[in-house]
Amino acid sequence: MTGDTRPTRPTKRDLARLITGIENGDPNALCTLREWYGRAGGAHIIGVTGAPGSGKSTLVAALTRLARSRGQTVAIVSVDPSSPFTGGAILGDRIRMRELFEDDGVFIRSIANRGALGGIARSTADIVAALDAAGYDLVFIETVGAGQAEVEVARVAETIIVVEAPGLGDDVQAIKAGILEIADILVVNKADREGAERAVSVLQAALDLAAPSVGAAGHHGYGALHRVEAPTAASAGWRIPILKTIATEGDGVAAVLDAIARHRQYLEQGAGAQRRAQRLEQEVTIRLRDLLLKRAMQQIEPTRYHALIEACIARKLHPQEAAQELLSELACDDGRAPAE
Ligand SMILES: Nc1nc2c(ncn2[C@@H]2O[C@H](COP(=O)(O)OP(=O)(O)OP(=O)(O)O)[C@@H](O)[C@H]2O)c(=O)[nH]1
Ligand SMILES: [Mg+2]
Repeated sequence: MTGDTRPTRPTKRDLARLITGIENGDPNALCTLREWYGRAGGAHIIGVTGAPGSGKSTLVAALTRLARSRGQTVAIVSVDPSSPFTGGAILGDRIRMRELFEDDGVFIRSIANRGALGGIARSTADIVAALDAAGYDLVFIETVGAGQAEVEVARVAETIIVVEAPGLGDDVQAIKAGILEIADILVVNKADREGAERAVSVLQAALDLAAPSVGAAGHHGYGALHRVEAPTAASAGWRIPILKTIATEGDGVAAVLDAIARHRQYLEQGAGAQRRAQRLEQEVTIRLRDLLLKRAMQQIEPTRYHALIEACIARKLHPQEAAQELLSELACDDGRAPAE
């Protein structure tokens, strides 16, 4: 938190430049990031996801205002082209955001959700590490909870808030999109609208149904080569709160900020170390996969590659066989197909 030994905060302009470098894969930026990496780890990284228009940006802005009044500094990363943070919003929302842009203790950055699955999660992880190292107390990552890419981005966070709103359709959107399982805190925003109570009870029922696994510290870890051990019952002791807010009015926002702080305490009591280990293991695995693929693609002759694809199109070859043929032609291959 504040008052620690981290060095003076870099200027917003330096940070903005570094982040652009990270986004572009600039080697200098990666060099700086490596130098800064040891200073990261003090911030609380909070993912905010949920259906389009559920009020994520408005909620993040309200949480930021409140955190500022409590003396905390805040960085916001918005992986969302239509966010009011980026200007694609109605005037009233933009005015509400303006004071945040002018505050020295708030850094706001939007990043476009483009590129391959995993790519955006990787650059988000790097950007968040830079903001963490820069000394911000809270780092919010806003993503639209619409698909796998967004879920991967949200997993960069230590605490994940899923925002729901009544009136976006008959079903509770988070359940439909399958993002409920990554939530640490559930928010039913737009509580001024009809149907908020119903949304709360639908979410509660969904949580009760999923009770044994939802909220377990292990749900953030997946896909790694060597799995870190499953969480113990003691580490799975977080009860997911369902909180109602009217983000535009600031109603209920204090309870959300308090729940965020409580979740951090819970993580610090043990579950966090395991979650962090799982997240980093997954990150290393994903980066290794990308590097291996890059190296392979450098070695493979494009004509050979396209010939194999053509063979697949003609159904003379199964894609798995094509991949195995390519693998067997690589210099580093020892002749054995990898275990699946
Ligand atoms: N009535 C009501 N409107 C709200 C509330 N919170 C946000 N809104 C409005 O809902 C609209 C969408 O809010 P945003 O904060 O942009 O929602 P979002 O989830 O970030 O939207 P995307 O990033 O586009 O997915 C805006 O016009 C807000 O002013 C609320 O509590 N009650
Ligand atoms: Mg938004």
